[in-house]
Amino acid sequence: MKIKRFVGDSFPEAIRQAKEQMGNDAVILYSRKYKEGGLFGLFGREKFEITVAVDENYRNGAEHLTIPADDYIEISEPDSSQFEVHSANEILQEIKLMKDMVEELRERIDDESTQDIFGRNGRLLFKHLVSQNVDEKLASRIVRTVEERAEAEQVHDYAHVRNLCVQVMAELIRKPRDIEFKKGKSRVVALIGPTGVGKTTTIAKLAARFSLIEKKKIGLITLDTYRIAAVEQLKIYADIMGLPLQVVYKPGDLKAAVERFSNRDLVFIDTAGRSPRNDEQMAELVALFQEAEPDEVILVLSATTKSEDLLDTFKRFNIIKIDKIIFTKLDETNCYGSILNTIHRTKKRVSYVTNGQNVPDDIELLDDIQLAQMIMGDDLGL
Ligand SMILES: Nc1nc2c(ncn2[C@@H]2O[C@H](COP(=O)(O)OP(=O)(O)OP(=O)(O)O)[C@@H](O)[C@H]2O)c(=O)[nH]1
Ligand SMILES: [Mg+2]
Repeated sequence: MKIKRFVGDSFPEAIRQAKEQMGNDAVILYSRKYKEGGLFGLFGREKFEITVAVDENYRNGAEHLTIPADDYIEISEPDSSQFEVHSANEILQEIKLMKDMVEELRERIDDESTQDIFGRNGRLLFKHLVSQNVDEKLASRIVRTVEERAEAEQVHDYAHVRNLCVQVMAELIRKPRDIEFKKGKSRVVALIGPTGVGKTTTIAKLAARFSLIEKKKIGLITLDTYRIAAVEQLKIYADIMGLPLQVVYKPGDLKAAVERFSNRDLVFIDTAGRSPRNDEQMAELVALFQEAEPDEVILVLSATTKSEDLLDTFKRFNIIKIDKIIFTKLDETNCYGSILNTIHRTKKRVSYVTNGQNVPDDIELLDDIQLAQMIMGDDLGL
């Protein structure tokens, strides 16, 4: 398509010029009258402008130039003396850009209005899940599944809808995993995670639980020799419980330490807290476990951390293959949605959860329904 602008002292004059240069097949896309020169639009000379295109496929919707010279159409437009002529390609690109924008807007509106399609109880449930920090997209998905499963008459019964929701969440959580023993073999379990989440305290709780209740022979290894207090912390627990503790000072000594405990049923390795953003510390951890690979690596995360940070931490620690997750400090928050978000996004299973500083009591292996109920919280649908 060829587009061109012609200006004359009258419309017939502009049309004559257009005919001469563009031929009889040209069509008028736009025409206007404006004033040139003068002051503030006064006293200027009248000018007549037409914009004309030649394109075989463009005859509909625009005037043909073979109209009688003085039978022009006048489109009154605000008098702007600036008028640009775009090439057909530019126009097409603009249209494409606008189409993309409309598409993007529609997707956004779709996302935001999903909750509008829920029934009253669905909306209440959605709001409640989001208030428990369940990610909006995930909450939407859960409520949609709940509404699909509810029989027509049950949709109005909030208690029923709520129970269905617990079921759906439990399915997403899946069965939590305990430490897995292989008959006649020593099981080596390492706890890794950011600083201060409760790795050492959790090892003390687990060691007590397995030695006192399950009568397993336990060995403890600590790699956390950065701080004297860290070794002492575990040593105190080891002494109280009468469990052997080995302190590994050099990376090369871990393998020998694990072998020395090969007659133990369960060996826990405590590691120094690491900042997942410190690449050097992460590389060191990878090197340690290459030499003596644990049977299980458990990532310890605090339930008080927000979802995005939990996911980021998981991704960074996952250069070491993480088998399951222990969530700590459940007693420090009332919103457990971040646990669901993390499990859903990482596809890992929960193992234990801890809910206080007391060794050995404040640790539990909840099942999927209990976890789902906990995430659901006290929701009365009000
Ligand atoms: N409220 C609460 N506090 C906890 C829980 N677990 C651990 N803590 C406390 O969190 C603090 C840090 O615990 P540690 O076991 O030393 O944490 P860590 O991950 O070993 O720390 P680093 O070795 O320094 O990385 C201590 O004061 C613990 O008592 C829990 O479930 N609830
Ligand atoms: Mg520690």
